[in-house]
Amino acid sequence: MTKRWWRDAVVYQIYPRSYRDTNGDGVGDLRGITQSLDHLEWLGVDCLWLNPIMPSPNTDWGYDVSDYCDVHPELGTLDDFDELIREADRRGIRVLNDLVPNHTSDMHAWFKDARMSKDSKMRDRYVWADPKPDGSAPNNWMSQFGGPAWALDETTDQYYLHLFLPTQPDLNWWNDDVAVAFDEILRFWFDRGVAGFRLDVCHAVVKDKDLRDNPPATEDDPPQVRGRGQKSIYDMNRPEVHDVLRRWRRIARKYEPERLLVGETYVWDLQSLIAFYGKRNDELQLAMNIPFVHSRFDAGRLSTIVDNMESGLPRSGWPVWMGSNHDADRLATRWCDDDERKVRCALMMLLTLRGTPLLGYGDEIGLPNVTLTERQLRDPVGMRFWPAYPGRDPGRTPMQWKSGAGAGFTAPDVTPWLPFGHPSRCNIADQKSNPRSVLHLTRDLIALRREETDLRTGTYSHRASPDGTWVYNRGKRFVVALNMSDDVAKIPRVRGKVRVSTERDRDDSSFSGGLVLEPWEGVVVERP
Ligand code: TEU
Ligand code: CA
Repeated sequence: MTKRWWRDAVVYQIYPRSYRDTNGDGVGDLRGITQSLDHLEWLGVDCLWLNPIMPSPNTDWGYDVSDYCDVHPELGTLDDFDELIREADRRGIRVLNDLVPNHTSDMHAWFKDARMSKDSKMRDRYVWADPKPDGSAPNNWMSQFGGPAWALDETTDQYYLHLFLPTQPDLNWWNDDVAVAFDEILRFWFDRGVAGFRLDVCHAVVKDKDLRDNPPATEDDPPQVRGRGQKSIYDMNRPEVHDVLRRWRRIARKYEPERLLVGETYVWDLQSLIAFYGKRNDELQLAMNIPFVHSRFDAGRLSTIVDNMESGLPRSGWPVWMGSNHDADRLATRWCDDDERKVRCALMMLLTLRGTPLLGYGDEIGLPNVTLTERQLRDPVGMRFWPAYPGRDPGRTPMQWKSGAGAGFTAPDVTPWLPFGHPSRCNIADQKSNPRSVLHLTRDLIALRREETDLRTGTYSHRASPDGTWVYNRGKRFVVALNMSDDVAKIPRVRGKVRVSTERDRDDSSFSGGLVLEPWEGVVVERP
């Protein structure tokens, strides 16, 4: 086992409610994940990231935690979790939990106590402020989910802060009791055998002590910031957040093997992102690259993000790349317009870049987003912004294991918590029996990555190539050439043997005198 195992790993995200239901209530559960480990081992992934499994009133589907040291009864029990860890371990698969340190549920015992009176011992664990003289909110901060970030609590006539829903009060990370309580929460799960955490909103846990107003957005801001009308200077990404991350890393380092901290670092500029690795490699081991996920599937844009990361990140750091997640929808639709050629190309890119690939459940079969009606929505964000934005449910629908009623996700007569797409068009079983399927491509790329050190840790260097294509060397022996355009592309000065091609028709064939790629075709070439 290598010390920094995550550099060699392929991580696979599971949204537990949507993976596999074993007790016929239409909701995926931990036992369902345990029962799926054979598939995951066959696929070759090394590590699972589970979205929150803790007890929660589910106003934000697990991201509103009411008890950090237990399992949501709908998903199972702590015993089920221990069994999952044991069974995964037997197959060499590690498990990451999702930790939500920015806020709790308003049903968490701390908040219930805190809101009772200004003298509550728990009061200062949250962010409270008096109304302005005219009764309005203490400052101009906005909720990520729309509207002001402040809710007036009538009992004590003070506002509390919520960067997300009013049912998700923000914790006050200036309060040492909060920090100490989270140290224990980290240890609770590390001791149980989790390999680490994906840290929710980890760039934002600390807020400006003086609660200063955010300044207005300016023209040079990315569209997401301009859309909100203000720069998140004071409510997010404060310098003190780095103290918190260093504190957690110190705890992670006490374990053998060291526990992994993967941050949801929702920042748009590279310098802020890189800062989360720590000045002395003492913060996150992996920081998610948000501009990459939200980019168009465009050779120029994506390669620029990767090139900048490659040149900016110190040697001690390591990138992580993803195209799908439970907030951003599935790559098959968002990046690839449900065009299978593009999906194959995207998977080849993710699995051959230098860095840890993070696949969303269903990416291995190119599972598309599912179009929902308003009545089918469960995500509070979709319910609020429908129809302008359907929210995040389209990428959170159940895994499609096979065709037919229940899709292998649940019993045939059960209605799943979110609807299926078209299981007969896209499912694991059918693709498993077809060696040319997307599923086999994913598996073969993962296997090649395991086999070839160059494809894991070899250097990345971007080669000059025609517009709309992206060609890079990995180590000394490999070239990856992706044609991300609708035109046939000629790539000069490449020769060797194709190890894997997206359409599989060129596998193991040798060529010299330049490479011609069909639209959206990609190849991994071993040089002579
Ligand atoms: O997301 C943080 C976040 O800022 C984005 O998800 C974004 O604002 C949102 O998706 C826009 O629709 C994390 C979790 O990944 C997300 O699922 C939670 O809802 C959120 O935190 C609150 O815990
Ligand atoms: Ca269930």
